[in-house]
Amino acid sequence: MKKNVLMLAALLIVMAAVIVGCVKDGVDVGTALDLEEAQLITFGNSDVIDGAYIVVFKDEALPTKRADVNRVNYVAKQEEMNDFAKKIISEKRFSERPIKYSYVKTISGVAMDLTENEVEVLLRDDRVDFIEQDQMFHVTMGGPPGGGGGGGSAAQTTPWGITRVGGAMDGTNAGRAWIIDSGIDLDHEDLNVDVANSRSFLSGGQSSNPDDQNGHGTHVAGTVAAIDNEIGVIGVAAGAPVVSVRVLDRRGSGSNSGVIAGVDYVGANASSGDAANMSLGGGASTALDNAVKAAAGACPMVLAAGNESQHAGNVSPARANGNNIYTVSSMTSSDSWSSFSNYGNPPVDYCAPGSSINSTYKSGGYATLSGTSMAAPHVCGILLIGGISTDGRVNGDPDGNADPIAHH
Ligand SMILES: [Ca+2]
Ligand SMILES: [Ca+2]
Ligand SMILES: [Ca+2]
Repeated sequence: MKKNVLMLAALLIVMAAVIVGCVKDGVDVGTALDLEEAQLITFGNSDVIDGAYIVVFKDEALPTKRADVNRVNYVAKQEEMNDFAKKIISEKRFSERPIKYSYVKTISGVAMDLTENEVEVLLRDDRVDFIEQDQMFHVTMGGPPGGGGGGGSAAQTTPWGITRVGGAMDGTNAGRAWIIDSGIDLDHEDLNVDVANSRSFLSGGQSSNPDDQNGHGTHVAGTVAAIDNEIGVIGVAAGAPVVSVRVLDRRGSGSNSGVIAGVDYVGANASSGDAANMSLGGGASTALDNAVKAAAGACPMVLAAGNESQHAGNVSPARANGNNIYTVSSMTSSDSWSSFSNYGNPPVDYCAPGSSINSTYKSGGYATLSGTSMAAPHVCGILLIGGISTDGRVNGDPDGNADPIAHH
């Protein structure tokens, strides 16, 4: 009974959280959906980026199909998408403007600034599938860093979470972990960073360097794969290569359009045996959900459930659900629910250690942090080593359906 009430409440929250408007001939017709016209997805929250949009095209309207995109032709296909968008801008007699991102592998679309009138014009174009307002995304961390940031090497210790999920295991022959986050400390002594494949997707004059200026991404990377040596910590898949896909800035924030650019890059470049981790979140986003679902065709996608003590179905990418997609809730060292963790099955698949997790940090340091951000990379490490199994269930899961605890 309690579960049903919770589920109903969660459904209502989901319905309230996403304000789906349809603009037709300048008249806002509210939530009435017109299937003949492209849909405009807007949000009523403070994280919206004014005037910035993600325009998603119908795949069949394009000269190149997503299925034909691979790591070799990826950049060339992005240029084709860029040209396609520029052609539409010219056709519609819009003023020239930069195409901020081109998406070709996981969704077909671009990010650019538009006026409200221009949005209306594009919604009437048959080639447009939908248009979504851009919004800010953030790291999913439970609180400020604790015991954090100290540099210097100490004798290697095994963090409690690594032991709890059945690690550490030898990851030196494992695939790569794509860390879609604030970057990774590229020269950290305790990480094996694949610098050649690392990229930054930050825009607006921010650094194009994939190095981590926040610390969060480096922490996530260390839980997945810190090296088994004499120093620091050790990860679940110790020594596996980690790739920085930098989409969040020094404050731990970034645009959804930039996050999707990172997901698209991973979708085009990941190989079988790899895994990707997304310890970040924001409002519900159809564009991001679709990109994550498509990227899961390239490698497993591991998603933090989020830290708002709410149903994970309210937030993206956590709510993306499907084969090869793993949404992870958080627990303490006594197998008890972390009070901050989002819940709800689906989309949550596993619970993993997320409270008081020691790992690598920016500038060669180490830090103890809490959040579903810290839980997800335990599952990412397990997936790099092989199949995932479970060991018991978490105590105190607020949705009444105790999540299984992830284990090698
Ligand atoms: Ca180490
Ligand atoms: Ca799921
Ligand atoms: Ca649950």
